[in-house]
Amino acid sequence: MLVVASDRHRNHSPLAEIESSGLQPPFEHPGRAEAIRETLAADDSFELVEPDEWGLGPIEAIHDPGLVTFLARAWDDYQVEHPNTHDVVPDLFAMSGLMEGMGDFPRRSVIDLELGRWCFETTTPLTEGSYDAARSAVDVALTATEAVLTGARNAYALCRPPGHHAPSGLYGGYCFFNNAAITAHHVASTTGSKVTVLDVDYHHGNGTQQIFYGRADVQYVSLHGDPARAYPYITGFGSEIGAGRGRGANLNIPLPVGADDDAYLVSLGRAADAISAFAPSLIVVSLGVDAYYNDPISDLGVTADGFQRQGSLISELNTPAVVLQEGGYDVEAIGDNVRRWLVGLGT
Ligand code: Q9C
Ligand code: ZN
Repeated sequence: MLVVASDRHRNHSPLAEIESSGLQPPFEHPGRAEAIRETLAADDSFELVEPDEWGLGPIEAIHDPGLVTFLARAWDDYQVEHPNTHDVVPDLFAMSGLMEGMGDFPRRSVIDLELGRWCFETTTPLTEGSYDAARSAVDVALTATEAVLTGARNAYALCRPPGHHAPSGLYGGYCFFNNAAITAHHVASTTGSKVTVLDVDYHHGNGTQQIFYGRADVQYVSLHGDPARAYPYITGFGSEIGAGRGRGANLNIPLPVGADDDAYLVSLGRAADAISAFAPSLIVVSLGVDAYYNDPISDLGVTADGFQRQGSLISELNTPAVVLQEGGYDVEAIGDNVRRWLVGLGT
């Protein structure tokens, strides 16, 4: 199987994250991608290549160009007001309630205000090279996708930073650009065919759901910890089925605490039936391995064997698939968990 990976992910390297009201070492760090790359490089069923450059077009087809411009400049702009800041994090959130009944937010070039305008939470610091890393993750995803569009049965994109929490006009949840959404839209719009995003990360991909909620040509199917207890709390409920032309093209399957391999596979079977009925030309898999029983920020019970069974179940759909890395925070196990999922899919 072709694996696309770039060293540029290392340029996103936060010192800390502010989570549960505490400052702590970041769960989302370069060592994650390094561990995956090492594991795949040691197995000759995988061939590692560098990405091509795809430019801003596919990104701006999904994200507000204002977000893109902001991310390109924000770290530098912040240094002017606050010199020598390694991790840039908002300390004001420009929430709609502040302007309730008074019209739109003023668009002013005050960096502290702009940060709070584009970022929705505190666990996603912007470092000097975060924008470069986020750009490289999109290039990685599109390069792997190109291989599938030109005949490969499947391919793996070692995306870092991840993407599925980023809606069209915000960043957060360790995500800057929504790699999966950019990829799915790129394929749907260039081939005129239907695409499914299957999201097996532990967390609901609120960003991907938001981007495609009104669209009939891109299906979003997600299994995740029930948002009644799990981040991002706001979205991921089974009642969210899409709107307008997109009604029926969004499927959320929330999972209970401790869901094990068998329970997960039953739900993934439901997801597979929905994908089969939609009949996409391509499946974009948002592969987080944070459903792992030993993941430090999650509460499901999936084992390495379970990940392989997941890949294998999806291979039975007989549909080309491009697999994009999202989360997974047990660095000891992340490489092998990803490898097992891909082995199940078929290398
Ligand atoms: N107290 C991904 O797996 N922190 N993102 C949650 C809950 C953010 C996870 C804090 C978790 C984001 C791609
Ligand atoms: Zn996750």
